[in-house]
Amino acid sequence: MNNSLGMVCALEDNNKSFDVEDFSVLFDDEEPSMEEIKETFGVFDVNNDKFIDAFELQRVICNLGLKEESDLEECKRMIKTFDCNGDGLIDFQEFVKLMEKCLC
Ligand SMILES: [Ca+2]
Ligand SMILES: [Ca+2]
Repeated sequence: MNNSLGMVCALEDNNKSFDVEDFSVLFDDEEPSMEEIKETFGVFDVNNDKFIDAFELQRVICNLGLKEESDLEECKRMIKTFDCNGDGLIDFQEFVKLMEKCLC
């Protein structure tokens, strides 16, 4: 059976709600260095404008197979949780906080 999305979005328990703790799978060790966080930020920031928006978050979640179909609204909610300055985007400083939270 073909994947109708044509993307690698394979995850068995697709009922599971995505949350920040899932980001910890991005790291091999428990305390990522600043370099690793920067690299990870680069993965999320698809268009390289130094901000992560809900579309980018959704795409990365899907590409990583963290969740089969991530809901854009859910991504927006996640961004809101860490969006300290309220611009609807995650900048690097906010991303660092997100990482700290999910690894603690
Ligand atoms: Ca971006
Ligand atoms: Ca922000």
